[in-house]
Amino acid sequence: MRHHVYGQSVIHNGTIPTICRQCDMRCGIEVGVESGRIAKITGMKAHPQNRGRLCPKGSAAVDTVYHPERLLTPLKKNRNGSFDQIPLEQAMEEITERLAAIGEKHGRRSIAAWHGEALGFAQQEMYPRRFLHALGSPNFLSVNSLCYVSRYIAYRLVQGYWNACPDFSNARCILLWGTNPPVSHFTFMQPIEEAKRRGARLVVIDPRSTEIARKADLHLRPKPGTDGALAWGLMRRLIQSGHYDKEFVSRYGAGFEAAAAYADQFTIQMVSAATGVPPEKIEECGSLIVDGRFRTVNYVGVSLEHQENGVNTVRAIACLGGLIGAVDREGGDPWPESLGERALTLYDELPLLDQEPIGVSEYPLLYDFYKECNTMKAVEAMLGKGPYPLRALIVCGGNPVNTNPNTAKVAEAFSGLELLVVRELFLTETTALADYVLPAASFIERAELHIYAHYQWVSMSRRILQIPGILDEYAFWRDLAHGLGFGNEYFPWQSEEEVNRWLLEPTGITPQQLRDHPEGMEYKTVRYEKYRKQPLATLSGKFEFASGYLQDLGHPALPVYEEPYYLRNRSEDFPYLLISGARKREYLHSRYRNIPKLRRLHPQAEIELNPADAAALGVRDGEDVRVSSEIGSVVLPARIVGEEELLPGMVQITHGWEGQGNVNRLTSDTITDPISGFPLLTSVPVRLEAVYGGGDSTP
Ligand SMILES: Nc1nc2c(c(=O)[nH]1)N[C@H]1C(S)=C(S)[C@@H](COP(=O)(O)OP(=O)(O)OC[C@H]3O[C@@H](n4cnc5c(=O)[nH]c(N)nc54)[C@H](O)[C@@H]3O)O[C@H]1N2
Ligand SMILES: Nc1nc2c(c(=O)[nH]1)N[C@H]1C(S)=C(S)[C@@H](COP(=O)(O)OP(=O)(O)OC[C@H]3O[C@@H](n4cnc5c(=O)[nH]c(N)nc54)[C@H](O)[C@@H]3O)O[C@H]1N2
Ligand code: SF4
Ligand SMILES: [Mo]
Repeated sequence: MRHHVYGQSVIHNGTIPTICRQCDMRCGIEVGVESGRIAKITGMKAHPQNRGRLCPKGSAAVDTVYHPERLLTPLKKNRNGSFDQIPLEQAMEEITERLAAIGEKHGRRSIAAWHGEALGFAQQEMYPRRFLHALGSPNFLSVNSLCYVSRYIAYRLVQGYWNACPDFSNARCILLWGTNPPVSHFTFMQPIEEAKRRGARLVVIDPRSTEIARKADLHLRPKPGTDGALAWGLMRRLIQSGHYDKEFVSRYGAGFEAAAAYADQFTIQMVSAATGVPPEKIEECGSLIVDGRFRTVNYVGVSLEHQENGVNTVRAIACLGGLIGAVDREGGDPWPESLGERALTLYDELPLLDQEPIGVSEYPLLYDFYKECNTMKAVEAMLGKGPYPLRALIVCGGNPVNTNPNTAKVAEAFSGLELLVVRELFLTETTALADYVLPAASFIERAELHIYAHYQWVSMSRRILQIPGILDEYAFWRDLAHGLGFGNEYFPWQSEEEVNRWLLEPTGITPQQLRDHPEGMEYKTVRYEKYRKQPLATLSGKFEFASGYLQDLGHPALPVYEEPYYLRNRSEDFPYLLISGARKREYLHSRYRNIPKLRRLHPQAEIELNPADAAALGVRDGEDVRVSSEIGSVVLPARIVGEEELLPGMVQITHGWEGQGNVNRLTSDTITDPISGFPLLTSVPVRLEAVYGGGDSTP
């Protein structure tokens, strides 16, 4: 790939250790600089997260940073709908003026920001949260409306913390629900392999036969969306045999009796009928858990929250974790302690609850627990169907016109805004609708703190490159805040490096220490079973099998199992079941299709289907299939997978492809989890038709 080299590296020749923040793994990397230009990226051996390894996208960061199509100049949409290049100062001035005018006209809460996955879930996200509250708008929107916060809510309700820090290395049994770490979290693999070598048993629960499922001692293939029934069946098995953590449950549990009574109906036969998993496999899973109890990891992936029964499914799995002794145990799911850094957000100082954050009345938990406005509701508000209109939006590090469900509706909503600003590295389907596109700084051009709750570890990344005319995220929000008159009070720091110093001050760790230890440092030794000395961080301080808080909101107190949408609404018109979003190594959502060496590995969007279904449709490998849902329709070439990979009647499309290839033209924004508002992105009922010959068919 031909590189356009620009910007000045902080050194001329040598190697700079830092952190890759292209995805949330945040691997330690060594950036090799030659003649002022980044030449090579390799893994940092001393970093506990990746221990020297990299995924294919890690080294490809060089190709992103110097990509010939990278945006280097602000763009402004003209009357003809095309873009003109304008100077950065002019862009910032005009955006500031237009925000002020929209705030005057519609009220400041009509202004929102939307954060994507590319900027992460920590420091970069706190800048727009701070900015909006200082401005007077509570409307922070983000990818968190469809990634991880349902799991977070579920685990917070049950045990007070999300179990995102599985201690694979010390586990005797590892339960993985709907996750394929060799592809999505490759840094999990080293500790999982180590545990397996020491005799730990691996159980994978996934309707597809995946790379991790093929390494498992036991692979259960429930029908999508039925994991809740399986979790209740396993709870029943443990309760009835008396093989559960009785001391934990009796001392620290609340609502156990009600849960045990409810579990009673989940006999092996009933669970087998609900999930399609053979009874002997459920029995074997129960035995492996009993053998591994007190040292069992119980980890849940994203696909379970992409169902409309997601929160309760994950709550049921969390309850199972309490019975097997996973809570805050070595070899289980430790409860991470925080670094104690300062908070950038203003939720205590300027809560703005009187301003009615969008979605708060429908999904109060999303806001209560995570201060997150629901993006599906926000799209409606942009279309004039909310409690009040949203009129201006600033998007950073995301491509929602591709990645949110029902993209046609997202595009319509974004097109009708009075102001859409998008900060990006490249032109995307979202920038196409913008009034202003601002070139953004990549992770190589930012300096931020990275906290790894797993190891209670903190690292600080370095700004390696400075490209003239490009503001990093902090500087962007700082300059807007100053333009709007509240910069001195709320954005007083000159640079992100100054922010880092301020954030770290109460921790006793200095930026200099972190510069001296680029791999980072442990901030607190990991301790276990802390619930013996301090209450769990739930509302009652107990491990909550039943939630009074949910009951008060009109939901069942127990994490009851409800059949997934497609089973409750069986339709002759949509007889196949679409799973979307199985990750591919080469891509992150809509990113990296423009990197030739990654694109070659996976050149096009496709629909994966079982050989029997392909035969019934009369479709051969590579031939086009029309896929239709209640929402829309796309045409994609078929990729016929091995007989074992997908169950008959089930198809898979990975998200992130543009236009016709985009599975989010099929997904629904209105079939949502009643507790979190998360949309149904997987288990979508669809119809398939061969485009040439073949014709319609049912499985
Ligand atoms: N159907 C279906 N849809 C899904 C999913 C699914 O499983 N199925 N998964 C969902 C999940 S879990 C997630 S997290 C979302 C992700 O959805 P998004 O948050 O929209 O993520 P990306 O598509 O990766 O978009 C990131 C954008 O940020 C830009 N970018 C990259 N680096 C930077 C940077 O440093 N600064 C700035 N300002 N911009 C940058 C990239 O060029 C890219 O256009 O997708 C969701 N959508
Ligand atoms: N290479 C790469 N890595 C990524 C990403 C990426 O886009 N590319 N995205 C990152 C992000 S933001 C996220 S959120 C994570 C997601 O990563 P994970 O949470 O690990 O999820 P996946 O690896 O996509 O695996 C989801 C699996 O769930 C299965 N599944 C679908 N429906 C069900 C169901 O109802 N029950 C069960 N038990 N299984 C089901 C699917 O078959 C699939 O194999 O990956 C992260 N890592
Ligand atoms: S997994 Fe890959 S892209 Fe993600 S942080 Fe690590 S090297 Fe970077
Ligand atoms: Mo995600």
